[in-house]
Amino acid sequence: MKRILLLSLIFGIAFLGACSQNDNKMNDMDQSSMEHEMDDDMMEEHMDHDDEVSLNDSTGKNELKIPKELEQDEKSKEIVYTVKAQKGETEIFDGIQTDTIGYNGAFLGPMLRFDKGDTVKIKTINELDEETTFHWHGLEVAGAADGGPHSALQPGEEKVIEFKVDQEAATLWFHPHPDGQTSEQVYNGLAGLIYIEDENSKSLGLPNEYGQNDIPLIFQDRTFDDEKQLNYDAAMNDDGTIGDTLLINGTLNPKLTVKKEKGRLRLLNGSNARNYTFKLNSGDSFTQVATDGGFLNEPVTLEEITLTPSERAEIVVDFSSLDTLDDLALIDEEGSILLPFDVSEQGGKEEEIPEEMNQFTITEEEKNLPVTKEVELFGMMDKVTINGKKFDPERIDFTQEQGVTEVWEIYNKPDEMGGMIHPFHIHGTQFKILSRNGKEPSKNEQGWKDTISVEPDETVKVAVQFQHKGVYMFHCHILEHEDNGMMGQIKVE
Ligand SMILES: [Cu+2]
Repeated sequence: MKRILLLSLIFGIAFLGACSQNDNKMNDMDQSSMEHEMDDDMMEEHMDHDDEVSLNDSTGKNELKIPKELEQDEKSKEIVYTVKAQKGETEIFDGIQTDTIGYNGAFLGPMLRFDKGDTVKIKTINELDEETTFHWHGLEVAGAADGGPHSALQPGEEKVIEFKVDQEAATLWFHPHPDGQTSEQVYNGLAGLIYIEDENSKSLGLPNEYGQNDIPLIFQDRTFDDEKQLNYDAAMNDDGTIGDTLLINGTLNPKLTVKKEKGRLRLLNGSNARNYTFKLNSGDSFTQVATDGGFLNEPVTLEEITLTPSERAEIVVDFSSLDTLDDLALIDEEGSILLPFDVSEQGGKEEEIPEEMNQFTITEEEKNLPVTKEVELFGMMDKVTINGKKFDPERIDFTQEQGVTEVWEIYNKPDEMGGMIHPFHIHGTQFKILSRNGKEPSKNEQGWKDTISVEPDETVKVAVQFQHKGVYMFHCHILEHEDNGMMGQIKVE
């Protein structure tokens, strides 16, 4: 991992070889020579954390579960859904019930499909024993419908929200956002998918048979205790809770059976803190077609893609053209098998990925706008801050005018440890990356984004416009950092 290398490098220099590149154990080092403010316990924990916990290989024993598409309450002109947060039990391991929570079921949630132009009403119900909120990640809605920490529903409470879907086709998701409790609720199972469709998405000819060749993949790493329970308090790490057990769509040891055709994989990093670099074990390339908030203008060929928590990407894998179909699998940067593919002999559609998919533009005017919002991400563990401050629900950090584009400059200030990647998310908007450290972003980031990975010492400029009014959160999407106060508020007027 880059961070480990960076940390090792910093220690390597600081202690003149007292530690090697591969050895970052504190007890080998001369701690007395360290001049920094952090106490040793904190540092120890910080060092122990990170993606050092590898994921167990998927055995491929279980066919991947596909979330059900949520049906409307009634087939009427009005589009009304009910989304209920509830407790339950789930058989993740054979013959064992694990306590979980979910939306409209015991674990995770259904997929909500909206068409651009729909006016949607959602009756949200909290059947948990604690407060929660319903946040629509990536959806451009008024602050009052966004489900931030100000919109908590108490146990037993219901609330109907309404919004018009007025953004292009994309894969979004929903999850809770209660003040200080987001990480535990997501960890225990609250997360669901939103597909937005429009004329463009329906006419591009990309694979679109849900669950057949249009496959949602929610990646979440967990730690199960000896009783195969999700014990958040035991697993919790202030710097981001990670685990050794991967669930995809809540499936342990998943495999995906596909035809010999192009498959569209909608990747969602739904983990609390883990970053994933996705690759095929054959080394073959794949094609990215969409970012967080819409299609790329042109397909981008990649051999790997990294997603930080809450980022999405739609990729197309051509299962008809790969030479090495036996034992084909999606793996991560360490080679852990995430999702083995079972490629059947059955052929499927032979559609081409169109060369033009969207008309995403960054204008000269946008490029030349001055920076009017500065965001400095800093710290680790429970000492994380934005612009030196922790979240205060009573404090508005920024204001911005509805419909007016402003350039935000996000800087990840390194600490004595080198720092870590912070995935930075803004609610209620899809924005454009103008530059990373002054350079044009890579081709596959030239599209709508709502979350960006920011590396230590990196400066990212983004052009941000809000279509609606209200108070919105901006925060680090390492959920424990968010809960530890790495969050601010913007009021759009
Ligand atoms: Cu963070």
